[in-house]
Amino acid sequence: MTKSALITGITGQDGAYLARLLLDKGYKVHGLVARRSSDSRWRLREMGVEADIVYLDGDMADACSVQRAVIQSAPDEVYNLAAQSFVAASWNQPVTTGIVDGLGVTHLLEAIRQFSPHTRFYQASTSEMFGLIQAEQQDENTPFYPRSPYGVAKLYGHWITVNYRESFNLHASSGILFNHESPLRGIEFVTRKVTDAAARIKQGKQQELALGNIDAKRDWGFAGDYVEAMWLMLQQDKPDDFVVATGVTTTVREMCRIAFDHVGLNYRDYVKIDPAFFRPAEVEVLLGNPAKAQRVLGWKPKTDLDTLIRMMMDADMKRVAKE
Ligand code: NAP
Ligand code: F7E
Repeated sequence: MTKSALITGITGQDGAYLARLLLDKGYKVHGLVARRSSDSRWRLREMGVEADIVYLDGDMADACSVQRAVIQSAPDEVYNLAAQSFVAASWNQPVTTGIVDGLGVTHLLEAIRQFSPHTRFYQASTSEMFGLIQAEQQDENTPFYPRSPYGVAKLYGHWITVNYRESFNLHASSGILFNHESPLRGIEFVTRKVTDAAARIKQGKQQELALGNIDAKRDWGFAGDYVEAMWLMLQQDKPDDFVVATGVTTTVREMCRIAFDHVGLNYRDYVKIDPAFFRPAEVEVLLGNPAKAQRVLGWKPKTDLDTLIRMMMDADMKRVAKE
């Protein structure tokens, strides 16, 4: 029998990769899409899936629309990827971030509890919940210490998922995913900002690149690998929480070197430090331990940082050349 899935945040980076994965597995894929005044489906077109999705109008802040989407899609699996996901913006829109990334999760869990309790639920939790890290390498047992309104809102989303699992016996799992990137990453995130700028500088369309704290370290993986882990979590007999990471951490500075090197440039000649891109509170370093995901889900990252950045550079070089 064809399985039905509902993806919130389907127009985002992970939504596009997950939609492709589920369609390839034969699912009927529904996407909750918030009304926007400009086109938000470009990633779905890039993935070649735009015409294969059933679109449902709704917003995570609007409980009625979330409830209607659950009833209309009659999902076997719900993947809650919708969020205001840019950490830096969360200090400027702390309340919206709290409603969408935090309370919005309750809207969805409550709709599942009332109308579709057999549905399996995935929550997009984040390494930002570790924030000011309490262990050198973070795993499912590491205490949380979020450092931004985004991290705080996501922590609420995480705990309400655990709570609904324990209170109502829902099959609700939480993936604590470390940073994952791709050519479909939003341009405001540092990896895409760097690969886009390196491509422009190489092609004479930009002179320099202004960045913030380039000594920050992140555990970066490939979004295409990470959506497989999401799917695997919902195929388990028992719901649970899993860290998804590569187990390698790298500075933003080194990531710049890899990107600029790839097009034969030295990043030191172009990168300028601009205090405007520093954050009110920084997450200096993140490093995940994916051992449980490997042991229980049989999941391992397939793409290293060098390969990932080269993939992003190649895509940006082509895109910038066409502009
Ligand atoms: P993204 O590219 O920013 O996509 C976010 C999605 O949420 C978009 O489809 C966006 O719609 C939608 N959205 C925003 N506000 C909404 C609202 N009020 N109602 C309904 N939809 C709304 O994020 P991503 O990188 O794919 O990440 C997917 C999820 O994983 C997010 O929850 C993120 O916080 C979490 N996460 C990401 C990472 C990472 O490194 N990428 C790591 C850990 C966790 P529009 O296109 O219309 O804006
Ligand atoms: O920043 C530093 C910045 O914005 C990474 C989201 O997907 O991953 C993402 O959050 C680091 C930070 O991602 C610039 O200060 C320096 O230390 O690419 P980012 P993020 O904040 O780690 C987590 C796991 C999520 O859940 C989030 O949704 O890079 N940095 N200079 C800069 N960052 C940006 N954006 N721009 C700069 O100019």
